[in-house]
This record gives sequence, structure tokens and C-alpha cells, in this order.
Amino acid sequence: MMDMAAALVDGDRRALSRAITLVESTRDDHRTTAQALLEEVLPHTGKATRIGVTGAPGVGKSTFIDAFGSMLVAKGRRVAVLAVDPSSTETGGSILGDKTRMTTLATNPAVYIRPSPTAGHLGGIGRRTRDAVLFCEAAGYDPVIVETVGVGQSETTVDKVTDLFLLLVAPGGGDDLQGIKRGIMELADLVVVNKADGPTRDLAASTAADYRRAVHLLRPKHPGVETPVLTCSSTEPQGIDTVWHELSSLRETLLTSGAIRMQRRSQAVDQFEQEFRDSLYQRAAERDGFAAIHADLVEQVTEDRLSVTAASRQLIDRLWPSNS
Ligand SMILES: Nc1nc2c(ncn2[C@@H]2O[C@H](COP(=O)(O)OP(=O)(O)OP(=O)(O)O)[C@@H](O)[C@H]2O)c(=O)[nH]1
Ligand SMILES: [Mg+2]
Repeated sequence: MMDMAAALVDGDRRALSRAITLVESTRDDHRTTAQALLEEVLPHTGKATRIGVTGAPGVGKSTFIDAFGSMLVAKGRRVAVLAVDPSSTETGGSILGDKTRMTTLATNPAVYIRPSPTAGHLGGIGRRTRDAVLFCEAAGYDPVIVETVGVGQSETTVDKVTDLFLLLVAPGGGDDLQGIKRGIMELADLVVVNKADGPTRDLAASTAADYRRAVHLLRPKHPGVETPVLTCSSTEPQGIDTVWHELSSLRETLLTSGAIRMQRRSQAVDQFEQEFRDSLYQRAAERDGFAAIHADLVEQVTEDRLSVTAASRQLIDRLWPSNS
């Protein structure tokens, strides 16, 4: 146990992989071990830049991270990438696709890439991703990058585990801009129009102008800081340096203002509340007769014989009769 913590803090990749596997496990003993390990390495966490990269399928997130990560490795950084794929439980194959697209990074010893299957847990970003980020930090990776496909609620929950939220978009007309949910735009710290190369170079520039106008109309995420909109090409690559420069200077601003500290605190509170709810449910599920009572109430609810509120109350009263 101590050995594993020491190895992890020492940057041992196998220890890191094992730690994340434990965190993702549904087995109780694994989770207990994972939490004990996390307690031990916690003093070594908190220093990395945590970057979330989100965007619609195919905008080039993986390719961008490949170029972005390579540039950082060239600057002497050790980079971790957690690829959360909400679709992986169904398709099974897209993670493999992701890995092959990060061809440069995948073979680099200074880089740790971890596909993180979601198994339907809160659209992919939950306690497990947060803990995985912490383990990567403890192992000395900085930055830690979390890639999520912008579908469902995963993109709005990615900011529960990261400091800086990068929205990657593809060149396109006004229709595409409409397709981006306002909520995501408001969460973005930085908007980057990718594929600013070849035949889509000019379109990327005008798309960026569209986004600048759109961003201007939004309530700024950080008071007094208008969300920057940049263009880049991940394949050339070009403009990747500028993205890092913007992110770094934004991070400085937010560290100085205390915004990052505040955000991390509220993330911790959120995680605590979520954990508490999950544990309470777990306790309930361990009570005698839970399965039968639960099934009975589900049936009553689905047949409209009982309201969900009444069913929920009854469930508690029947599990803990003395409290009723
Ligand atoms: N021309 C051009 N093509 C790009 C660029 N970035 C990515 N692509 C291409 O776009 C396609 C999708 O790239 P990915 O990096 O897999 O996109 P993604 O957003 O990670 O996709 P998912 O993970 O499936 O959501 C690939 O064929 C890339 O080669 C770019 O900057 N310029
Ligand atoms: Mg990808």
C-alpha cells in the first residue's frame, strides 16, 4: 500500500494505471483501497493545470490534444490525457480510434494517456474522473487534460473536474454556431476554431469572428474577462502555441483573483454532496427487503398508482420502519 503510493508519487506509470483501475472498479474492496491510496497521495495534488477539452464529435479534439501535448512535452512538461468517451459503452471501438489518433503522444514516455470508459456514470464525468485527475497530478503530470465528446451532459459536467474549459469548434456557418448550446459557450474559458488550414482556412477565420460576436453578447464567465476566440490547425500544426499562451495567461489571472481556488472549493463540495447521496443510496440498498420493496414501488409508479414523491417517502419508511 505505502509502496504503491510511493511508486505513484515517483511517477511510476504502472502504479498510476493500477490506481485509476481501482478507482473505476465497482468492487467495494477496490474502491476502499483506491480511497486509502488517494488519502496518501493527496498532499502531492493540486499543483497541475487541469484543462478540459470539449467539442462535437469529429471537430478534432484528439488531434488537437496530440499536437498540444507534443508541444508541451517539447517544453519539458509531462502530460496526462484522460479521454472520457460517453459512447464507448455502446460502440466499444471509439476509444481505440482515439488512441490511434493521438499517434505522437501515444508513444511518448513523458505522456500518460488513459481512456476512461464511463459505464453510464453521469455522462462520464464523476467522482472517478476527478479522482483520476488527482492521481495524475500526484504522479507529477502537468497539465492534466480531460477530453470529452460534447454530447449529453458530459460537456457541462467536465468543468466539475477542471480549471480551464476549452471549447473546440469546427469551421462552419451560422447554423453550426446555433448548434452549440448557449450553456456550453458560457462555460468556456477559451473557444478555439480548429482546422484553420487548407480549404477551410478562411472559413475558420470568419467562424472565429462569428464566435467573437456571440461571446461578446454572453455574460462573461469571469467578470471583466471576455472569452478569447482563437483559430488553429492541429494537423499542420499551427497556432497551438498561442492556445497554450492564452491558457497560461488566463490561468495566471484566475490564480491571482482567487477564481481557481474558489472553483476548486465548490467542485469539492459538489463531489462531497454527490458522494454522500451515492453512499446513502448504497446504505438503503443494503437494507433487508430492499429489492422487493423497490420493485413494488417502481411498479406502482410506472402504473401511475403512486406519485414519485410518495413512492420515495414510502421506500424510506418501509426500509427504516422505526423512523416512520
Ligand atoms: N484539416 C484538418 N483536419 C483535422 C484537424 N484536426 C483534426 N482533423 C481531422 O478531423 C478528423 C477528426 O479528428 P479527431 O481528432 O478524431 O476528432 P475528435 O473531436 O477527437 O473526434 P471524437 O473523439 O470522435 O469526438 C480526423 O480525420 C482528423 O485528421 C485540423 O486541424 N485540420
Ligand atoms: Mg477524440
